[in-house]
Amino acid sequence: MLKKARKELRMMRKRVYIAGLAVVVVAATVLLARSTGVSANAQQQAAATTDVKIDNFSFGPGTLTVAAGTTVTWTNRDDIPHNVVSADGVFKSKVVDTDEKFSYTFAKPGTFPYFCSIHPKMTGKVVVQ
Ligand SMILES: [Cu+2]
Repeated sequence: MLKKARKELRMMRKRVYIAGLAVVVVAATVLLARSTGVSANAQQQAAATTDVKIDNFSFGPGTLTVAAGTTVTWTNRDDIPHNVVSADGVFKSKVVDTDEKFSYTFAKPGTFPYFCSIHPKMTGKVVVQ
């Protein structure tokens, strides 16, 4: 009776040990995958980000040419709010206040005209190759 109980206890310990080992292996795999994923992502962003400055009621550069997959970031350096609205409804920012940013990633090639709907005379264009 006692012997059987001891044997069960030993088997239980073994099971707990295996379960613990599995948790460690899974955690290590997740951490490794996450760290390599983040660094690859950061490198890609650093290589493929382009900025448009909004200042004095204009977008600069007015026409920006980028490769497909590029993230374009508009930064409002003007002292009044603007927004960035695609003429074809592809993207639309909220109101971008002074020193705020709006980003959009252009996945596919094409020409993307945009404007500020608060001041519709403000226009720009992103050409994606
Ligand atoms: Cu504006």
